[in-house]
Amino acid sequence: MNKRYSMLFTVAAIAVMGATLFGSTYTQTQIAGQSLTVAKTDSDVMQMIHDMGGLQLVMPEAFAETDCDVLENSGRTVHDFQLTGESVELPIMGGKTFNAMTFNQQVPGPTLRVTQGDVVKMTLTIPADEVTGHGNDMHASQMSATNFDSVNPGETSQYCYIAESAGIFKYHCSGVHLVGMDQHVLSGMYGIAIVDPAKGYKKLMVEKTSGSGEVDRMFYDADALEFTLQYNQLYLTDEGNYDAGAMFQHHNTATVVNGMQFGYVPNGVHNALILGDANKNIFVAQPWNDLELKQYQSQLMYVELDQHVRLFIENQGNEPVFFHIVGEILDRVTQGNRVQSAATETWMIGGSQGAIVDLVFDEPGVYAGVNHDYAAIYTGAASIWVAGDPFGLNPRLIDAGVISSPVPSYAYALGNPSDAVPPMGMNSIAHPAINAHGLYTDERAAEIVADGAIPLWEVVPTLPPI
Ligand SMILES: [Cu+2]
Repeated sequence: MNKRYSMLFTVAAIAVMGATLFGSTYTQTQIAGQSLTVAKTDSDVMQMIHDMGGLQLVMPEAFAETDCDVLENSGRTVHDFQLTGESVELPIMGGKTFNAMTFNQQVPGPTLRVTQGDVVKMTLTIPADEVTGHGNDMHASQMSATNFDSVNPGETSQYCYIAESAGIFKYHCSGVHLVGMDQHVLSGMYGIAIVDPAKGYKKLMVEKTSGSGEVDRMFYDADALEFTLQYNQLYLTDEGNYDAGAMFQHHNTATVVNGMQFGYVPNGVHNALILGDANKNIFVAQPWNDLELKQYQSQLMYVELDQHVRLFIENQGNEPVFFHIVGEILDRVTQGNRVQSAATETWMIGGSQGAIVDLVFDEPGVYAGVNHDYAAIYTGAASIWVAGDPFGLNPRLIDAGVISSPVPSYAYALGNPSDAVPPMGMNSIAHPAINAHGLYTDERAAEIVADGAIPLWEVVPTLPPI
């Protein structure tokens, strides 16, 4: 068997095993909330808190200036970050929908990108007909929780802060008086802020051996082709409602990457391109296979060989992420703005923790990025990168008139998925093209197409047969 095909089939075999879990749910009876009482805990500690006047007094305003008038006139670059908190129905694998809570009708919410030292002006609006209030705690800020109480339906609230630390940071629905924050976050109200280091990213060094025992150091410019991956879980009843009982027992019904299970695996177009038959799956778990799924049709991520690739990874969920790429080594792992590891096989990212992974794909091929926890892989955490032209498609794409000359990655023909591509930063390489893909409402998908993302579901049918 062709080596490249065999890698695909290995991934497919993993998915077959996982398929036995598809559709199954772990609905549990909701467990009742329990209140802490002084009698049941250490009464001295409780008395101390009482004597101090309660927790509010030990959570004073943090150092960060939060007065928007002051910060907007501070001479720093100001980023206006506008969010709307809305409950909408969105699809899940298997043709059903679930009751999602979103920022801007998309899961994850929009990615904010700023430079260290910039001011973020966050405005959260809750429509009058929204069923509940929502808030937003941005981990890139260093403010007391008292600054981000929830916003009621029909109201707008705002805060400002200086993004003092570089790195990747979660934001999520939160509020001092918000009941059920877990439901809001695990139903989709999360996103990331990328804070680029003030002096930019560092060059990437990769060690290679020469064969005669010598080690050559290869250096790659700081500029990189970038992707974002956000891991989370869904805890749902059969009816698509949040299941708190399942959450308390860590019985997730799905593992999602950027909101979707298996959102970055081949679809029918790839089947046709590679095997000549749209209905002959090259990856068994192709739940988002059809062009009629529009923005939900799965897409692959394409990179060039010997290209510096930077991944912004955030664990939005309740389970650890053991980030691993089948067939690759993570050339560098950074957290905050500090290098944590180099040339490592897997990196563990805990809940509400991010990591920046830099790497170079050396050989043409198909690479699966996974959470190397088998339960997570089988329930959705397998995402595919294709490096170079491993299937030798360049001549056929040229014959069909899709491209005019050989291209270093299929992104030039099909684009990279919009929900995995962050806004451009100071060391970003522009993607050759971007297609509209993600857990967006139709309204949000239309906006993303209007911003330039290609609606492949409209374009592919107009292409000449290959
Ligand atoms: Cu909320």
